[in-house]
Amino acid sequence: MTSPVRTERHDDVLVVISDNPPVNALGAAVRQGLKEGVEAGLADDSVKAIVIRCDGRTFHAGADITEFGKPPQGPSLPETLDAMEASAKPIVAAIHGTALGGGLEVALACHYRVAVPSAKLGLPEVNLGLLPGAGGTQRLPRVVGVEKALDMIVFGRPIGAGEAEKIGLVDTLAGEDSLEADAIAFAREKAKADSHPATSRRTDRLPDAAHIGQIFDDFKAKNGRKMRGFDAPAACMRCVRAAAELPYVEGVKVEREEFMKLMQGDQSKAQRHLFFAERQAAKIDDVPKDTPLIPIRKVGIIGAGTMGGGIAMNFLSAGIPVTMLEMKQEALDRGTGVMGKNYEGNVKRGRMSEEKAKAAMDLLSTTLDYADLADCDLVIEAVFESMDVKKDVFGKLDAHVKDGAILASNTSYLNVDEIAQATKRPGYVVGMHFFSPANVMKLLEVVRGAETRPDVLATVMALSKKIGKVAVVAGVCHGFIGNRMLSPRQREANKLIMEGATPWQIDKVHQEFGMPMGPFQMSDLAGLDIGWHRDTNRIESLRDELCAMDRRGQKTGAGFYDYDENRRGTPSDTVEALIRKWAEKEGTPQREISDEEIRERTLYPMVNEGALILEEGMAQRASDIDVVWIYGYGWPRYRGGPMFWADLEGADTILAGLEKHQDKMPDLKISQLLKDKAAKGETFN
Ligand code: T1G
Repeated sequence: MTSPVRTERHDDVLVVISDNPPVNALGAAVRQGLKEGVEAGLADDSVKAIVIRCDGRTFHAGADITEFGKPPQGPSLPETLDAMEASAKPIVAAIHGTALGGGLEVALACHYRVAVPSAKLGLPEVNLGLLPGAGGTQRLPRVVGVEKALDMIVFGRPIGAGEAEKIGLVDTLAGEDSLEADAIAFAREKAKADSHPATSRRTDRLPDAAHIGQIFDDFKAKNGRKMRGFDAPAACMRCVRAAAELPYVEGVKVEREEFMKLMQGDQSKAQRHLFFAERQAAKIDDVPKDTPLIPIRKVGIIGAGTMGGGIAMNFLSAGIPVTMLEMKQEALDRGTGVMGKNYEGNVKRGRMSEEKAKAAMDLLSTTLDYADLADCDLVIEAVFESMDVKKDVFGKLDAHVKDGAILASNTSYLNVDEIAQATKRPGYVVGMHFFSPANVMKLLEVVRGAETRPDVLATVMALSKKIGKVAVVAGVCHGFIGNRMLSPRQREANKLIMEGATPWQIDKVHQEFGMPMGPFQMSDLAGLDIGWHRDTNRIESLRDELCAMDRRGQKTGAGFYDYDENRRGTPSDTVEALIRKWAEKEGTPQREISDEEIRERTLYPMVNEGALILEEGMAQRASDIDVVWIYGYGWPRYRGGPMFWADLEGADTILAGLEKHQDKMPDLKISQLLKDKAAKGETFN
């Protein structure tokens, strides 16, 4: 098999070139080729300097993640890089695209780094539950100092070439179109010098011993919250501290130890699973990759409420013009006002430039007349969650919007096939379920109707990536994927408080598991009055009574919890007494309920629902369900999503847990797929 690495001679400079699409990942063959290329340069006296570069879209974008967990092959990256760094001849990294992870570590093992202005450099291993394992935690602090290295390694945040040059990570910028020539000239120049300092031998950028403690205490104080629950960030900090306190050869041993511990841990397996799961979700198994897409030049949005405005912002921020329609002018004015404020907030928080925000709002037009939507290529309705209202809207859209345009519903639950039947173009109807706030939440459930055309589906999936969403294809069922799995969790949580648990106990179990909030905190956030009949005299349940007392959630300052002016919730004795009253009314015997039962009764039914979703073909793959829960509900990334977590728990454990509580969950239909997985000891992913 031909090596993905070749060498080219430019007089006294040897250029070692990798060509390993799509991102020049540092797989075994690339490492072997790099090693041989550098050795050839060192063995040839007529070679005075070496340049390392890549063909294709980017410099090395990291180790080959597909190799992880398999028996190591070929030379390891650390040994390859140590040999490069020990070279008596200058080695220059010529960087374009994204020099990430092992890729930046290759560049750090070079004596010098040249980059085009558009290049990005980073050590994102922490996002995989890992840390830079080829000397990055030891070399980077020696080049840019400890504070900057902590920022780049603990949060995996890449920086641009310009900033990299400012902090000394890049020695000089090359022309966008003359990288190789500029790098060769730079290397030739450097070859005139007597020596070439190895990065690992530098100490001039490391802090005095007296300051090290303070630097790390300050960093931890400032960032501790963001690291909670994850193992990798703290391991990264320990490695960077080793770089500050120990000689290189000692520090690199600490790095190797910490790296191996993380690599074998469940958290990294979970986060590596998610890396591929997110990319897999974008693929539609039965739709060819080269399906022609429908050009989307103009989008219509029906409804200027919270959802409609948030949805519109996604397109406006991506430079796609939007026409927003409402029934009344004041609704339009209110909606566009909220959007303007949201953009102002983005600018204030430095998320967006003033110009970009203005350009986005300039792409917005509003109307009260369906006829103004005629030339839209896609129209998304975000109106009241009622089938009649949606059917009426789709009937109007069908009459006014040009043929071949896609009509999408933002419904959270309703039957997209039924909505499609209200039009003469069911093939062009699809669900686009955004999550609130729609301009912030990354998840988008794309609901495929029975008649949705392949090109319509492919277009919406590609468009989702363009507007910065993580899209997952869902089938037509009540609640699609995410909300459908939320239902059994909510149902069991509501029953558990009637049996003796408290809302705060249940929420605590979920927060300790890693969820951002538990079922009752989530109910208070969403509002307890969703779907409530609104008759304060009709009190037939705990929820009726809470709503009648105006305890409708955060928005009224009280729900299950009492809220202060900063919306910080505290458990309410009033609510606890109410719960006991209703439990007595229902005649439900009270008992002590363990945290373990709460986990089994709220998390296991979610997995079971996920298995039913797979069984019914309502999701393409188990990893899609994981992606939904990570991006739609804040499932902790270090647990990989409900189905990945179930794989670690074991399908047999999940099944046994459900069977143990079957008497308390008589309405729970146990998935046959779950039973099969349990019987065969198989995993979902
Ligand atoms: N290994 C293997 N495959 C990779 C890969 C990698 N490092 N990076 C990308 N791919 C695949 C990806 O699965 C997809 O495949 C295709 O390339 C295009 O990717 C020792 C231990 C570079 C910014 O974490 O951030 O180095 O779906 O869809 O949106 O210390 O890919 O087409 O079959 O993402 O343009 C550290 C991970 C590794 C960088 C490009 N490096 N990659 O984004 O394309 S660990 C990373 C990215 C490491 C060392 C440690 C992005 C990108 P398919 P894509 P993109």
